[in-house]
Amino acid sequence: MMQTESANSPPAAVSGISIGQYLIKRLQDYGVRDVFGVPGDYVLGFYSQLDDSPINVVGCTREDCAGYATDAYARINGIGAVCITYCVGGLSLCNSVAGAYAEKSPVVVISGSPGLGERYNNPLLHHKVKDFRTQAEVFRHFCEAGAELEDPATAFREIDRVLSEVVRFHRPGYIELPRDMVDVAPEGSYTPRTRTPTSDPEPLAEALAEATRRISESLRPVIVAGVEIHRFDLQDRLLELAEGAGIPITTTMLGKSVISETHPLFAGIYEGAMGREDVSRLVEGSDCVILLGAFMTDINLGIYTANLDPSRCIYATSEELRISHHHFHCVLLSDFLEGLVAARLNAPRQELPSRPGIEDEAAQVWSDEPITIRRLIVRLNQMLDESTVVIADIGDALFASSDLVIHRRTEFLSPAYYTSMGFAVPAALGTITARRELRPVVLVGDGAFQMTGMELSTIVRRGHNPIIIVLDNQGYGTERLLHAGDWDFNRIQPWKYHKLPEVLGGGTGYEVGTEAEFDRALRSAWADSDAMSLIQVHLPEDDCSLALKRLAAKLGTRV
Ligand SMILES: Cc1ncc(C[n+]2csc(CCOP(=O)(O)OP(=O)(O)O)c2C)c(N)n1
Ligand SMILES: [Mg+2]
Repeated sequence: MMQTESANSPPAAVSGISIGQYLIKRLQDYGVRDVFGVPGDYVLGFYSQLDDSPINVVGCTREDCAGYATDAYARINGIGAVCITYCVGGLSLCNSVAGAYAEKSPVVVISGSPGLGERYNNPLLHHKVKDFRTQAEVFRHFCEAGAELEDPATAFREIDRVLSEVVRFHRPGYIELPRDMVDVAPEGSYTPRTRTPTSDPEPLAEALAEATRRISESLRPVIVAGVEIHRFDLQDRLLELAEGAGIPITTTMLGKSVISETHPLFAGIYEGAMGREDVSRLVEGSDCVILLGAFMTDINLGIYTANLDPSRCIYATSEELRISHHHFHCVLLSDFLEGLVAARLNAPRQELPSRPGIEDEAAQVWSDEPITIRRLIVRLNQMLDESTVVIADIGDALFASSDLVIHRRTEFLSPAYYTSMGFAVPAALGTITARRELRPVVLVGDGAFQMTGMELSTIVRRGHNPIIIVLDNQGYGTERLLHAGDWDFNRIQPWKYHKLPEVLGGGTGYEVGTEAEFDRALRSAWADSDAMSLIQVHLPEDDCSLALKRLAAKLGTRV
C-alpha cells in the first residue's frame, strides 16, 4: 500500500504540552470521547490528566471486561481506548485485545509502567514479571503497532504512528507510558501527523478490469458481505453496488447486519452447513461469488462446511485481493468497491430464497409450555426495532441469533470469529457508552454470564438500561452437543441470576420458564427504559437452536 501524508486540514502545531496531554489531545482528534479501564499506581498520573480532560473515564470491575467494552465501543465508534496499569492490569487485558485483533477492532491500549528513573539495577518492583519489557513483548503479538514512550524527542511521533496504524488496519495498538514521562513536555514545537494509505493505480485498474469482466459475464453473481464492510464504513458503497447492478447480498455470521436484513436484496446469512440450505445453494451455485470484506474463518463458513470454488470467487478484503487464482497487491478495499460501483454493472434478475417463516408464527399465542430457544428468538424478533442493538455471546446465544432479523445495518455485535465467552455483558456497556440512544439487548449463556456478568455493576452504577437475557440451560450446552456424554465438566453452579439486581443495587430481575412468562417479562423490560433488566430464562437442558443442531449433525457425519 502506498502512504501519503494527509492533505486535508493539517492539524495545528503544538508546543509546551506534556506527553500525557498530547496523547489525550490526539485521542480526542481521532474521536475518542470515553476511555475504559481500571487504574493503578503506575498509571495514576495519566488517569488524573484524563479526569481533568473532556474525556470521560469509565471505570470497570476488571480489565478483561474493560477490554470487551472498549472493543464494542470501537466497533461502533470507529476507535476506542482502554487504560490500565502495568502487568497485573495489562496481562489481564490480553484475551480481549487478542479478540479485537482477530476481529479487527480499532482498540488503543494505554498502559502505565514503572518510571525510567526507577529501572536502574533492575530492582524487583511490584507487578514486574520477568523484565521491564515482558508486557510490551506480549502485546506485540496481537497489536498492529506498539510504542514505549521512553524518549521525549520521539514520543509525539510515536503516538501518531500507533494511532494511524490502529485506524488504518482497524486493529489494536499499544502505547506504554512510563509514569515519570507523563508530565514531561518535549522541547520545540511539533505538527501532528496522520498517514493515509492509497492504492497503487496499476494493480487497481487491472483488478477492476478483470472483476468487472467476470461479473458482467456471469449469470448468477452474488455478494457475500463481511464485517469489514462495517468496520471500514463501506455500507453505502455496498448498497450502491448491489442496488445499481441488482446483485443479491448475503452476509457472513460475523458480518451479520452490515445491511438491513429487511432490504429486498438481502438473501440471508451464508454459513455453510450451519446456515439455511437455500442460501447455501444460492451462493455455492453462483458462477461469480463476490466476497467483500469477509473473513474466511471457520465459524463464518460453518466450521469449514462452506463449499466455494476459488476459481469462481472474487475475494477482496483490507489485506488481500484475489480474483480466481490471480493475486493483486496494494489495492484498498474501498477503492476496489468504488471502482465496481463506477463500472455500472447490470446483473440478470435472480430468484431470492424466501425469508424464514419466523413472522408466520407471530400471531400465535404465548402458551404455558416451557419456552425453547427457538420460540424465544421468534418472540424477540417481534420486539426488535431501530433503537435496539443485539449483542450475542458465544454458545447458543450466537447460533440462535442467526434467525434474528436485524432491521438496521450495524446493530448486531458478537465475537463470532474469536469466540471468547464473556464478551456480551461488558460489550453492552461499551455500546451504550458509544451511542446513548441505542438500547442493547444481550443474549448470553449462563456459562458466559458467570465469567463477566458482574460488569452489570458498572452498568447499574452509570444508570444504563440494557436488557440482559440469560439463557439458563444449566451449563455448557454447546459443548454437550459437540462432545456427546453426560460430562460433569459441562455443569456449572446454578445461580439465581434474577436476584442480581438486588445485590447490585439497581434494575429489575425476572425469572421465567414458560412462553407466556417470557412474553410478559420481555414486555415489562421493554417498557421500563429507566434501568437495566435481567431476564433469567430456564431452558430445557437438551434444548438448542436449529443452527446448532445443523452444525452438530454435520460434525457428527464427519467424525
Ligand atoms: C473464554 C472461553 N473459554 C472457554 C470456551 C469454550 N466454550 C465454548 S462454548 C462453551 C460453553 C458455553 O456455555 P454457555 O455460555 O452456558 O452457553 P451454551 O453453550 O450453554 O448456550 C465453552 C466453555 C470459550 N469459547 N471461551
Ligand atoms: Mg449454558
